[in-house]
Amino acid sequence: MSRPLTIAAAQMGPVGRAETRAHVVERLLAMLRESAGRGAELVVFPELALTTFFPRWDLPDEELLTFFERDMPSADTKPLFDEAERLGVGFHLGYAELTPDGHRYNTAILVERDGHVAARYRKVHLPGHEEPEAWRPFQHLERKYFEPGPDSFQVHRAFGGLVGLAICNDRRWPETYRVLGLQGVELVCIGYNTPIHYAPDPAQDRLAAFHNNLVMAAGAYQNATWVVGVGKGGVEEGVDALSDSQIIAPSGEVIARCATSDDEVVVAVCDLDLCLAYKRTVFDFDRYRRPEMYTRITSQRGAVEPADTES
Ligand code: CDT
Repeated sequence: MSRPLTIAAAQMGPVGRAETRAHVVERLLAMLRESAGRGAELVVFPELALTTFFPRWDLPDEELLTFFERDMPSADTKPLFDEAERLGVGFHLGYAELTPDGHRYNTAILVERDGHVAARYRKVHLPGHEEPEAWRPFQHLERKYFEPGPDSFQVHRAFGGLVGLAICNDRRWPETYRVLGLQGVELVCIGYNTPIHYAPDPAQDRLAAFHNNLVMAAGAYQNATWVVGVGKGGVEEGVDALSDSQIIAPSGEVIARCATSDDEVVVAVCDLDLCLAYKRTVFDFDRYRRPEMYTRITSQRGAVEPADTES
């Protein structure tokens, strides 16, 4: 049996601070149309796709709020929904959400081919810092600007399979994939904005692309799922961000990968039934996992202090 789903990873190059939503949506529409022309049924756009990655600045409230969406779709984003529906293509889109009661989330939605919103996810793992830190060459103020999403990681029936969403820093945490994996996930869509320079430990800079693939490939393999990771890369407002968007099979193999740091589409046919090859064998969770062993030791001991290397 096979359940093929043709997926496009629609990577974005930089988005400028002054770039209008309307202009960004034009860029997204161009990639949506290209993807549809290449047979895609689902197009995955990055995290915070509609704006520049504004957490790099300490912003006054009036300017901060200009980067948030109060409605989805809005007048500016409706053309994307309309064109996707006309083409019969679904999409995944990340954006900053301001709710009617004033909550701010880093959000992603999954829109089905008929235009209905099949899933909405609000980022759980918020990286960076709560207050501006003058020593950094640029800020990472997600922890100031967003609340953690309250709804955890959930799978949704969409696109003929079980789909989960995660956002950027979530991809570094095994719990993200495992919580979805325990619900039988078959496809995880992940958007990211990853500065290559990591100020707290610049020794990690050269490993940015390695770690990006490492975590997503491990998450895919260990949970027998497809993973589509899509970045907004290139030099955006002076900050170099990771591109290297990729589509990863349940084997952990990358089957499509962007080659530029700009707007770029790569497409792959993803057979969702390939997940079963792993879910029914090496990662048959019901047969082989030992959850009682995992909770017993951690609830008894908690974290163990590292050995004193001085003695
Ligand atoms: N957007 C996002 O979550 N970026 C982080 C940057 C590193 S932590 C400051 C990431 O995990 O890629």
